[in-house]
Amino acid sequence: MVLLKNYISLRDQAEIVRICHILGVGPGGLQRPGYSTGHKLQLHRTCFGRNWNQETKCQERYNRDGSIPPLVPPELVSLIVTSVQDARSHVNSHDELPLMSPDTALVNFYTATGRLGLHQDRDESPYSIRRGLPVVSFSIGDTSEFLFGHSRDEDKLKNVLLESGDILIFGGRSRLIFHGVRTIFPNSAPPSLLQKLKLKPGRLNLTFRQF
Ligand SMILES: O=C(O)CCC(=O)C(=O)O
Repeated sequence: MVLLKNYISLRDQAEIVRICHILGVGPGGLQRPGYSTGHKLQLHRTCFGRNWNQETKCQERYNRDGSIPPLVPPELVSLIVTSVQDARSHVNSHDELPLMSPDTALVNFYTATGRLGLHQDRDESPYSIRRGLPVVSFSIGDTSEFLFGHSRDEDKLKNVLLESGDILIFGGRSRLIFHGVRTIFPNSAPPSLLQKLKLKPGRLNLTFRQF
């Protein structure tokens, strides 16, 4: 697991927000995912590449409204791939952090009350999971407290702050870590960033994977 601090330039952050503004509206766009029990997640979400169905835990070809999720934006692919290459200089051997070709992503937007319970990302293909192909997570906007650990045991969880521009990468032996977002710190995004980004108060997170 590697955290690249302040890795995404302000210009690229603005470009990512611009892309999400375009792709986040309309069919399959940002909405609060819910369960048939009526329970809703504390975030808004849309998907690129494949739709992740939170009830069936499947990555599907179609959104629930029948629309097709947009591809992972080609403009972002080189940033994702380069970040994994750079992260490899922080691990002992390249085998510990395989390269990946992003073809699916979850895009989450959290307001001040947003959070995400502890879970594993294990719904990609058996090949992707077996090889430990990394999840690459971009944070933009407000800071969040990210929890992680090798089990659900609350006492053993660690935490780290994810700030605007950070990229967190977890692959190899860390691919199946339990993780979640406990807190969003309101108004913690640098004000200059908000002016440039045209981002509503809150935190935008994109997690890219290879299906
Ligand atoms: O928002 C984050 O930092 C984590 C997102 C996440 O774990 C997910 O979408 O599965």
